[in-house]
Amino acid sequence: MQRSALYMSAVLSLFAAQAAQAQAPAQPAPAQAPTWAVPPESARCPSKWGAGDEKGSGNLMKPALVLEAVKLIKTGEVVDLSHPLGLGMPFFGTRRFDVHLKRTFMNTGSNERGSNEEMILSEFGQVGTQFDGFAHQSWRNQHYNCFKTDEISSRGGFTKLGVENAPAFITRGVLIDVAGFKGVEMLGDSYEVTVEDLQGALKKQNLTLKEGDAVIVHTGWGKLYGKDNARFVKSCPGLGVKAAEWLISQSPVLLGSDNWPVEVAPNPDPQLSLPVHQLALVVNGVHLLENMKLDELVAKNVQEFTFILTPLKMKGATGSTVAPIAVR
Ligand code: UVW
Repeated sequence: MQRSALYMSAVLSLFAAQAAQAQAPAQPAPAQAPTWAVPPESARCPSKWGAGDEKGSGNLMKPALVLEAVKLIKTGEVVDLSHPLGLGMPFFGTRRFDVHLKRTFMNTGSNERGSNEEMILSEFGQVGTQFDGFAHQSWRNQHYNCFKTDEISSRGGFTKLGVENAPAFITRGVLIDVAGFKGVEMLGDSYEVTVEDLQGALKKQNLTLKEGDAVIVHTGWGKLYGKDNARFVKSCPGLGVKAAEWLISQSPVLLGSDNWPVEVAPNPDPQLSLPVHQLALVVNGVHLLENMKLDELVAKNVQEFTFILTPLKMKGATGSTVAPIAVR
């Protein structure tokens, strides 16, 4: 009796296991190799600017570049390329910008001078129109020029690669209007900008890139900034890896765009997380400029101009909120 009961229970368990297997979702196919990976250390370090360099593309900022750039000023018109900081701005993740007004005091004196100020609590490196420095991103424990995160990070900020190393930028700005080239006001929610898009737009605009340019890509995504922040940060059209590789091969001082990461997000390869951040900041030492306000430039059809930007000298910071301008 006991033996047949055991036998029956074994048979039933087998059926149950087979039934469960039949209902279980199919195992995912073996993962494909990712479409991009950070190159080995031997291919990245020392950087082309030399061992120990902390400036990366900032090294391109030389007086000759400034002199060439200011020749583009013909009318003196200044176009703002940044969004105001404050209420209504979109944030990536838990970043914030809180203003606490201090209507401080009425000073003594017959002239009755009143003073006001404010306390702002924020991640000044990474909110609003923002400039990314090289401490911002890493590959594992390594940053640009193979500085190691655990050797350069301190309680008071980064001891190397802080944004204070970035120069003032006065150079030729080139707007590559990809949205315009594609005949739309705004590219699709996760449209990957390709090399062909960039080259096609430049050809249409009758422009070529030069070493030291501030290269700015118009996707139209900025239309959502402050209007539909949830959609703005959920995804975005932007540079794909190949397009960014091509732009970096032209030796820009920085790559900017009117979206939050400059690159497409999410990346079409689901195995990759913001690879252009690593490609630019970690592998090549090229700065990124995010959340730019480009509507006025586009409306005025300005595609080549004097570009001016001075990041805040925040010692040891990963980036800087900035207010770049175009002058023409
Ligand atoms: C990230 O780290 C994603 O931030 P940002 O795009 O602001 O550089």
